[in-house]
Amino acid sequence: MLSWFKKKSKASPDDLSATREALKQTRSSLLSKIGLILTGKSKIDADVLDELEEALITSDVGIETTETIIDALKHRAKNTGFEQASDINEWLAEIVDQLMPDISAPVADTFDLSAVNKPYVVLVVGVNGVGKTTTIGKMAHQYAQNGNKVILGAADTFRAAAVDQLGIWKDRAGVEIVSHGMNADPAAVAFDAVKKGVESNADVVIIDTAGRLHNKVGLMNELAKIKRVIQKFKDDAPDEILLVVDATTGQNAFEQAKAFTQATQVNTLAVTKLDGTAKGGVLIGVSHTFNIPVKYMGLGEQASDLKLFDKPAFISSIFSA
Ligand SMILES: Nc1nc2c(ncn2[C@@H]2O[C@H](COP(=O)(O)OP(=O)(O)O)[C@@H](O)[C@H]2O)c(=O)[nH]1
Ligand SMILES: [Mg+2]
Repeated sequence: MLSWFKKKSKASPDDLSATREALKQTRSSLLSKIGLILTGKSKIDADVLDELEEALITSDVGIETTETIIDALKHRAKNTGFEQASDINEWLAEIVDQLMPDISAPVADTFDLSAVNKPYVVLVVGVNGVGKTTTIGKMAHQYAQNGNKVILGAADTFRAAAVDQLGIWKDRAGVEIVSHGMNADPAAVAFDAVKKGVESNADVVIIDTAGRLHNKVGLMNELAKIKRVIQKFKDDAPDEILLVVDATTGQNAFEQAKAFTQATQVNTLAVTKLDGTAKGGVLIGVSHTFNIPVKYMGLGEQASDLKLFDKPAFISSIFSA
């Protein structure tokens, strides 16, 4: 089952099994729904399609993506019988594989930055509590382990705890930080972080933000200002605008993605807290609906629990029993 995905996957056997383990609730919930629908059936008829549609929607795949999947399945299943439920899982896996966008250059798809323009600047956005600071800490750790010089920018100046929390990760990862404390101007922090990155020949600068959504215009202006000031040092910065969403919030993640993609040019996605939730379908839906390639999965609270997204590993973890 899904041997094709195993061949395509670049994930190490350890990462594959960690991904599979973290996604077990999503997998068992989705596969048991599909299994029940297909029990005693041998053809994909209108009833089966309706029930599959409901199963995908209740698995947080999102309405637009579910419709795209059901249309593709209808097309594929026309006049074709199936022998067992796992045939349908395999079809679903192939359909999902095609509808999720891939990262394309110049955005880096690994922690190896040898092929990109330095410093590689990453602006991290998303609402409070989704896991931005934790994700940045894990990224810093893994970038540093890959031999990169890392500078963090503490531009979430709204809460004192955010600055302290980033400082703890900085110590753990052995990287540098630019911080002006609480209530400082976020754009000034971002400016100094990128300036330091350029002057000290850093490989990567990662900027944390507050991402308050209470006011869309305010958010848009703040992110635009950060962009404007850092472009004084690097024309095309930020290279990456990473949107972080929390899988456990289900449909809210779609609302957040809508607001942030309207406010700024998001070009990568991190989906956190995939461990211990059955809502892993969020990752498929948000990525497809807003056309944002997934770069990271958060599978826990340790530095090593941030995995570079490997589509075949993810898909086979969800669709194969
Ligand atoms: N289980 C789990 N917890 C996570 C993950 N990522 C972040 N968290 C937790 O989520 C909470 C909020 O994270 P934080 O980084 O402060 O969110 P921020 O407000 O967006 O910066 C913290 O308790 C983190 O430890 C993850 O992938 N898995
Ligand atoms: Mg934070």
